[in-house]
Amino acid sequence: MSPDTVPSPKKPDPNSLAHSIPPGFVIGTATAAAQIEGASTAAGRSVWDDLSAQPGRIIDGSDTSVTCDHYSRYAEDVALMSTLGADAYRFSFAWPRLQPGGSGALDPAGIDFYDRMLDELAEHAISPFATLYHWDTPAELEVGWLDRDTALRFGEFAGLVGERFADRVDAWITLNEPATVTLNGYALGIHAPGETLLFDALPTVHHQLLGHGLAAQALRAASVPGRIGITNVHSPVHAATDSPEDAAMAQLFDIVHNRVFADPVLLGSYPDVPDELAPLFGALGGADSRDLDTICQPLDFYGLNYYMPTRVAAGAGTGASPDGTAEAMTGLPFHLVDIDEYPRTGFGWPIAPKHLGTALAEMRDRYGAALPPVYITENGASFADEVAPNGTINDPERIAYLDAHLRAALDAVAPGGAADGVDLRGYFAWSLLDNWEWAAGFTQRFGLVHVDFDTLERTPKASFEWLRQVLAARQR
Ligand code: IFM
Repeated sequence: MSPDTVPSPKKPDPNSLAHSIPPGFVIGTATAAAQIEGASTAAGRSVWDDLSAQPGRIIDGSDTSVTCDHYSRYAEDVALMSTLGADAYRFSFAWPRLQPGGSGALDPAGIDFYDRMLDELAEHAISPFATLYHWDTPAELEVGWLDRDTALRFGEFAGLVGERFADRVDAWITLNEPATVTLNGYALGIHAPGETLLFDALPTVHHQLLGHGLAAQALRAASVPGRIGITNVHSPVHAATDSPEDAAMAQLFDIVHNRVFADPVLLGSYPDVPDELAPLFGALGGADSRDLDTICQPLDFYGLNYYMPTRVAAGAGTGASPDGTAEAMTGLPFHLVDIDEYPRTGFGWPIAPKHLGTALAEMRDRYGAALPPVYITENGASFADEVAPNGTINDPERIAYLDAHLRAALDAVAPGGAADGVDLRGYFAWSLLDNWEWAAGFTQRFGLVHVDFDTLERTPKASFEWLRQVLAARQR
């Protein structure tokens, strides 16, 4: 072999992974309305419709108007899931499509769309996991989650959707990644609604979590038979060095990224904050204990999204964040440090499957018996996939990524594993389709299925065929 010949990575054996998957373990794909549906302003507008209309907000100048046109092509997309052999599909109900303006009765056209999509899933025996909020706040709700009233609006919305679709949804996820909404949307200004409030964004934590609690109550009041949970994104956090300064900032980041969203939901209290950091959390200090009772609802499952670990150092740095550059980052007392020892995804995120096991172990160690059964509700990677002249898309990195992460999760929860004791019930690959990746527009492809954003043609990638083989070879 000549020195410049790069050996192609060996494709992980689908049969070997299939044999590690326990019977009954749910495997599916995940998407979100604003990222795939298009027809986004057919009823009401969302804060993302408004943000993407502002010049300079989205890296490639794209917007939410068409994305993957799933609104028209949902039947083709469900057929793809069926070919894949997926057990379940995690999608989100678009709040502004179902309830334009965020108040009042549900819109008949919105109901009709989700009815038809759910019919299609039922016809293919694919279990629906529905997220009620995946970031598309109705634009009319002015300051959004800074306002306590948005939590009340969201609770009402959940009740209406619960009543209307009660018999059709197997699992309900109230919120998706409230951490990303607070950090990217309100603290750093990368995501909608584009606020740069840094620690003054903390009221959005409380209001989103209150919205979660009210939504869970409303779903129970609607007697939905489906299970009820929430999805948080977790990132194990490490200090860049052994210095006390870096350790303190790593602890701070762990609190604002992980604990402040999981502790109230599972334990009914905000995490203890060291005295020297307490002034930063003033905005949470006055939280009403009755709200915490509402937030801490009994849950049937906990959704965990995992993408990467985080390394933190003290002191202001550049504006680099995992989701793009944010000038506001430079106003923080810490910065994120590149983790160079791992290969990276197209987004530059470290590929560190073992840390998925760490994230699960942290959940067990922190929450013990308060942790309900867990689903990994998102995990996946973007790569610069290329369409070969014969029209095929070979994405060996994504195959290796999915294989390594699913194995890491299963190994971690196995007897004697790092997260032994966690009741892990399933895994959802992010994502079914290449889609609209928020501020990164169409520049990051996460799909098992390639989408040509000019023609909207779908082409399953090699990773789709590989996962199809894994699913087909499972023990039932
Ligand atoms: O695309 C997003 C998704 O909407 C939420 N979790 C992370 C994904 C990749 O950035």
